Parts: sequence; structure tokens; C-alpha cells
Amino acid sequence: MILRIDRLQTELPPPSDPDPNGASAVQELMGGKFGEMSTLMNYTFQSFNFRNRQGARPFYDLIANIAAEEYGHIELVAATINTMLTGASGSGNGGPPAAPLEGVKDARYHYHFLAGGKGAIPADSHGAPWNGTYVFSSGDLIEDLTHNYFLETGARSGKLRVYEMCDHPAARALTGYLLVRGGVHQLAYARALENLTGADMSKLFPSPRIPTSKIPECQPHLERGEHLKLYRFSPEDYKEIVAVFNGTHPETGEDLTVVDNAPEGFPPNDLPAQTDVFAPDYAPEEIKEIAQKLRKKAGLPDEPLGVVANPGNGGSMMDKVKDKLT
Ligand code: MN3
Repeated sequence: MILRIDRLQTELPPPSDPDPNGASAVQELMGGKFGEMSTLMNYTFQSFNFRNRQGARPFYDLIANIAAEEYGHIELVAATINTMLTGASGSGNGGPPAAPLEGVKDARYHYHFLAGGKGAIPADSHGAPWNGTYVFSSGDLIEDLTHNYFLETGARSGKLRVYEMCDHPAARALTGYLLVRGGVHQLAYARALENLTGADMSKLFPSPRIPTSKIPECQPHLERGEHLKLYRFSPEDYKEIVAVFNGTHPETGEDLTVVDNAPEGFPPNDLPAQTDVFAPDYAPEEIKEIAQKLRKKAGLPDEPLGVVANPGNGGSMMDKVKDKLT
């Protein structure tokens, strides 16, 4: 089972200038063949289907645990897309006969507005839905690990290309972080294969050659050693990862470590209501009132118990968001 923590794995900036076309490029990192839904579901199904777990425990623990981190990656990609869409289309006022969505008529990804409430969807940068054929779970451990190594290779190439296409601060923060973490996962699968077969994957296939040391948005993560750590996303389980994820980083020579907890994480930004798409309603104040009454009845304090990066700011943030398109 999965234990859920209401934090993001890395800090994202609050909404600034909306960038709906940039958000459509970021969709590739969500539902593209090499996106985060693919890494999540590949490792999830491989762990579900893993036979003779006790006999191969360190490898099972490694795959199952990386799957848990990938759940947090799809969450980050969604938060980035939603941030970039906040304020896109303009005023947010009025229903028919006004046309509050006219400002995004020429945006290249209408699903964000027509199918969703300026929210991420499980599809790629062209709107093709993510699909289960992207999952490779053969049952053969070496085959699966080799697939995973190259999946992480393709995933990191994709992140770099989105970085090169989008200079929106949220897209840059996302890709800077994911490039570093994808490097750890690529390395983890390389170490697993090396232990099983003797093949030194990072020497045989030194790809992709992404100079994270030259990417400014990677620096804070490198300084905190995020390129060396594999987190254990479970209070009690998956303790045998240490048997595989050890030794030194092939590029820097620093020691690899397993951290005995999930990362502390960062509170998400509370993104403001977008009334032109009825998200979460055409009159969000009414829902807020109902929630407040229910909260009171349940004996909860007046202030919401959830933690967000910008308490009390979700409603007024729209004022600060400039509209790029109209
Ligand atoms: Mn990932």
C-alpha cells in the first residue's frame, strides 16, 4: 500500500506569467512514452509482478521503492502544469454571453481548458493519452532492469528538451530537480545490473551526457547531495536497498547513500480558483462557506489544518497574475 504525504518533493515557484503553450510541452513529462507516468507504472507493475521476492529481495526493494518516488514525480509535473495555466485566459469573470476563454482560443492544447479546469491531464504534449503499452514488465529481472536503465535515459533526454523549450520559472524548477533525481534512478538500475551481470552500464552506455553541473536549476540539488541519495519511502520496509545502491558516483567519485526516510518535502502552493472553467466552482466562495460550516460542525479549528506554501493567499493570488494572452 502507499502512504501519502501532502508535500511536494521539491519547491516550486508560485504562479507568475501564465504560459499555456509551455504547459503543453511539459505534458510530455507527464504522459509521454518517456514521461513520469511511464516510469511510475513500469516500476509499479514490475514490483507487483515480482516473483521469489525473498530470494531477490535487494532488487525487489529497489524497484518497489523507486516506484514510490515516481508517484511524487507525477505530482510535481501536475503542479508545474497547473502553475503555468493559472491566469491563462484572462479575467475569469462572467458566463455567457461573455467569452472568458477567448484568450486561449489559439493556445495549442485546448484540453487544458475544454476537458480540464486548467489542470494537467494524463496525456502527452500532443494530447495522446498515456497508455499501458508503455509498461514493460517481462518478469525477467535482468530484462526489466535493462529496460529501466534505458527508460531513465530517455526520460532525462526528454527533461532536458523541455528545459530547452520552456524558460517559465516553474518548468525550469521542475526540470532542474527531475534531471538530478532521474540521474540517481539511472544509476540505481546501472548498479543493479552491474551486481547481477558484471556489465558496467555507465561505461558501456554513457548516455545521455547531460552536464547537470552547468545547469543553474540543478545546482541547489547537487549542493544538497540529491544526486547521491536514494530515499526509502517507507517507515519499516524496503531496507535491503543498501545491498545494491552503494559504492561511488561514477562521475564525481562521491559515496552513494540510502536515506532512511522520505524527503521532508515542501508545502505546495495553493493555486487560486479559476472561475472561467468552474474550478472548483463558478462561485468558489459558496464551497468555502459550506466547508467552513462542516469544519465547525466536526469540531475542527477555523483555520484549515492543511499546510500550503501561501496560506490565505489562494484567493488573492489572481490579482498578481498577469494575463499574457489578452
Ligand atoms: Mn522520475
